[in-house]
Amino acid sequence: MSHEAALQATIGDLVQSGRGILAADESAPTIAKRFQAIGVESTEENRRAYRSLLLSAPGLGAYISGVILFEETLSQKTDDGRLLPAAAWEQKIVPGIKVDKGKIPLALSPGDEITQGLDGLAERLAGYREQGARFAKWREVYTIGKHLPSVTGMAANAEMLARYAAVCQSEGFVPIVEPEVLMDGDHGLERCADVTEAVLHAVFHALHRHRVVLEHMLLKPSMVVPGKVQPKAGPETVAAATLRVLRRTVPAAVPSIHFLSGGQGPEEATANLDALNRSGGASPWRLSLSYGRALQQPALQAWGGKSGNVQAAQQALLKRARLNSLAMQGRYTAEMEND
Ligand code: 5MM
Repeated sequence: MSHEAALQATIGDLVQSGRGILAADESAPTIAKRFQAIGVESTEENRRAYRSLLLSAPGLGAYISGVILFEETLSQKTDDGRLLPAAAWEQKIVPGIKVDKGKIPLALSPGDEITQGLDGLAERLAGYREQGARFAKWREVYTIGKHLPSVTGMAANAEMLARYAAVCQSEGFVPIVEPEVLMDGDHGLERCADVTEAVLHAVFHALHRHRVVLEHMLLKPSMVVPGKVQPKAGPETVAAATLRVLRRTVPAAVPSIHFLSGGQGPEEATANLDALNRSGGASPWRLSLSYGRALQQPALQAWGGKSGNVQAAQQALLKRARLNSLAMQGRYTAEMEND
């Protein structure tokens, strides 16, 4: 299959009504933090057991079309000996891979950060393809401060995302482009909107410069919300502010937008996605999800590191996936949480 045909096939498998992308690509420090919160040690076996229960949850494929994995997971197996990427694909869940290598301070630009991992990326992708991965993810992170992110920071981060996306497409991998504007801070919703708009403008300029084919990529942005220490905005307000920014910045050629949850609670993230779809139904792109915490948190709690809790954890994951599937169609109500 040509790279172009592979890209089109992957987009077709990922972008589907009522199905989102599960982010299960926590790096070693992040998964250790998640496990610590439930009193579980982050050993290779515990990570395998946990990610195995997620990917083999019966029926997950009805709501989830893709899963982003961490490198280690590509070669791990389910309890009954199936490779995890193959187990995902048995449910028509496309395996993807996080390819960035984490962030460092951006030199001479205090407060800005930049993500590493471009060196040798094409070669790494060739290996990941052998292991079953068909799409990739790269995250750049933006902190909101009085003078942050700086113009330099936004330009540098956009350049990284675009160069990553170009390498991915040249290797037949659909790139998920993730510019995350953090919720941390005491800024208001308007400031988040201004920053997100500037960030996305810079990103799409850079994607254009690097000849990235917009039809063969996915965007994973944060929603427009007030800073963490401010009172929360309601779903309709979040949806209106987010859609306004997206309409100003994201070309119609992008097939689908997969929001991250960024620290929103599971029910909050579902309600916000629902409001986005209720008011943004006429948008040129699908409005979907690629949640990590907001999909996994209840499952992680229910599991608690005990094999006897696997079914309860899978039920918790399925519940969130099902409710988010309804939210992707603008058909979720808060009462459904008690069903
Ligand atoms: C699942 O977490 C991903 C990896 O994060 P680290 O590299 O920091 O370990 C992260 O990129 C995630 O995909 C996004 O932040 C979305 O997850 P949330 O939890 O914000 O929905």
